[in-house]
Amino acid sequence: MGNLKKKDVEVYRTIVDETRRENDNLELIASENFVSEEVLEAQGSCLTNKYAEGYPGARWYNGCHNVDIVEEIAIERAKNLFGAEHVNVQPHSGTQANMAIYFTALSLGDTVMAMDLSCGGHLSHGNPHNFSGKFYKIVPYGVSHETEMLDYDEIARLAEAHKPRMIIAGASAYPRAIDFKKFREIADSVKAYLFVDIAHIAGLVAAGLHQSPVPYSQFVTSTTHKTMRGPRGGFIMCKKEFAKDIDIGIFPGLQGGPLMHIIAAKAVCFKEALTGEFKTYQKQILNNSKAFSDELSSLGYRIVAGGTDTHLFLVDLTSKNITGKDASSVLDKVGITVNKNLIPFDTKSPFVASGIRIGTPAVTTRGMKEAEMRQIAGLIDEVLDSPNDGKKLKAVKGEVKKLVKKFPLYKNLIKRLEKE
Ligand code: DSN
Repeated sequence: MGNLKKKDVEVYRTIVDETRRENDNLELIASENFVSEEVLEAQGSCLTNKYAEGYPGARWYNGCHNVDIVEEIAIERAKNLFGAEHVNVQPHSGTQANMAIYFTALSLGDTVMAMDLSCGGHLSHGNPHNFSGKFYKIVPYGVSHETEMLDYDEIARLAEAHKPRMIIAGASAYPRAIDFKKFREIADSVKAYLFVDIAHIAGLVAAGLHQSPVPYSQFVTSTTHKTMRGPRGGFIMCKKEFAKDIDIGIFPGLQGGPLMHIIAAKAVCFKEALTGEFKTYQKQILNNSKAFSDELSSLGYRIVAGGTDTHLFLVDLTSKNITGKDASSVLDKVGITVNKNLIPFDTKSPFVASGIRIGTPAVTTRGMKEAEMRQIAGLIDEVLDSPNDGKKLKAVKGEVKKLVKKFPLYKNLIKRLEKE
């Protein structure tokens, strides 16, 4: 980034500082990850210059030969990876991908069933301030009081009572496996569309470590940046019969020119995800998540839903007398990054929350394994046990520094930045 350093040192500095922050902290936000340098290169390329409204072979502008090729590569790789009949790689984000499904499948005011945000759902699954909550009649479903897991009988009962036009499955903070086949049966029983948002678990699905919703649903959306470890963006998979409508729904329905540099980076991400190394990585994410939550449990923390089947889990801090907000703030001070999170049936507001959400994709990318997860669990416990003990926090911060040093991130990039 020598040119940037010379011409725009302010922006250059923030990029250097962020590279260091990512290297120097333990990143446990479940939706974040570290892309490969190859993804960074594709994303930082001149493909950002090209307008390509339309689709490969049918663009509104000329000069699209190269970007046509890259978009076709991205589509073919995603189809292979997930066994999808049709793929659209143009959505700028997961929410825009979701929006295209609502606009394609529904009429304004239709009834939609989706997981409640407080039980792990996503904003675009019906939050009243989101377009989804404003344009559609949302019937939320949650989790069982006893198990904190999805109660398929209750979901079936709600479907029967409300006759939704579409049922959405998928979540942002649900730690257990989701039975998409069961959702299909429920949707069929009331003749509803099934739409599954796998933004969080897409990497696990691609690696065959979580049931795939692709055979069971009319529509599947995802992001490419969470467990998929690609650039920030979205994509859609659907059955052939909806292909044309979904494509029109994205362009010209919701977006203008696609971000061709991001689509190139998505293609790189899909290639990486087709490798055996990616499967091993996903398996390690799961092993790490289990070891981490087991260790916190044995240290006396209540793990929501009794554990995890995925890359993430939720810790209920109620018995520890600290809120999610305060816990995430004090952990931040020692270089451990998590987010506060509502737990099912939380009595606190989302701004305070009784829990934290922990995810293992990013630390697993650094090469950390079960032993490190147990070590980090111990460090978290030390901090949350004495959040006001400055000496203790300093000592833990030192431990974090030592640990991250053993698992360097963007080693070459940092070396190059240091030389400039
Ligand atoms: N913000 C993402 C998450 O953290 O889960 C969802 O979009």
